[in-house]
Amino acid sequence: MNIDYSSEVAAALKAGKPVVALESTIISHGFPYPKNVELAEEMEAVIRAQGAEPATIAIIAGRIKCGLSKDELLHLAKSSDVAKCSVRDLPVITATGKTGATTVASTAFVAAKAGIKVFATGGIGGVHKAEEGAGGFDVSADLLELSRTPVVVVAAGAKSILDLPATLEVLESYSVPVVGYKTKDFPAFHSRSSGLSLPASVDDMASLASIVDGHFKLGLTSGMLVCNPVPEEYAMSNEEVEVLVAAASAEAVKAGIKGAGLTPYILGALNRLSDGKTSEVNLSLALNNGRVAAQLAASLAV
Ligand code: PSU
Ligand code: MN
Repeated sequence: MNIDYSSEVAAALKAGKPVVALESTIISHGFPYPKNVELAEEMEAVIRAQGAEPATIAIIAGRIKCGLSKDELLHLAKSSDVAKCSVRDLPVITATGKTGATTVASTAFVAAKAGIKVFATGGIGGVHKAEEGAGGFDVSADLLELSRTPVVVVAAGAKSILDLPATLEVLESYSVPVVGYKTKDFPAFHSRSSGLSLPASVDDMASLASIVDGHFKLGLTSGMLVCNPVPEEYAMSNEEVEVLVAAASAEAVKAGIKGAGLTPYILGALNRLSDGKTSEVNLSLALNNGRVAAQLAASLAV
């Protein structure tokens, strides 16, 4: 696979320096402009502050990029002509010379090819709620990719717009280790706990690094999900999120939104209905994940 590396990422990989992959759908579809520029730049800064190199992944004019220039970041943040690009979209976007922002699935796919083991995001995609009127059957390709791509994703769990018990079940079926970092519960993105217990948890970085090292030494070909809850001071209560999510989901159903457009639509609605509060929470948890991912990358044996 042809990947265009930025000179910084190329140098870091060559020197064996810790590198953390970052997705770009969170920039193009996850936050409104100009909050998304702040997110992209601060994400890179927190990772550098830990002595690691950030590698934001995207498709720019048909080229797979690992490490973006400031102009490329700004383009993703501002343009309305950026496709949300999961793994199955890669051949179309690259062959047609289009620009696409990578999801968790496609970012992990490219990161693994680049030899990057650790990846920070906000929240992963999962199993959508399938009850009557909720948009119908929809399972994110993020889960399938985690089952077959050896990259460790640090996330604040998955959003309560999803069916969280079903999401955890699918991760179990797909043999993806799910480890809580300083939590025993599966975090629900805006709030610190979904009330669901995790199969494993650690309280310090050395223990986490040893599990990740063990995963790779076993030769497992799956990824791993590290669950890092939103910082206490930004966390929302489950009740507050529930009310917002119900209103945002009802809007999505009314507007007939389905498939790849659903998550971005609901994120936008939540931001609007909460007067920007959910985006502040999203920013804080993403930066917290960037910090932990950088510390993890620096703690790994290889
Ligand atoms: N969750 C968020 N913000 C996001 C996404 C998820 O809080 O921006 C994006 C990620 O890129 C994730 C994708 O990989 O949505 C999942 O989309 P889908 O459910 O269509 O696979
Ligand atoms: Mn989907």
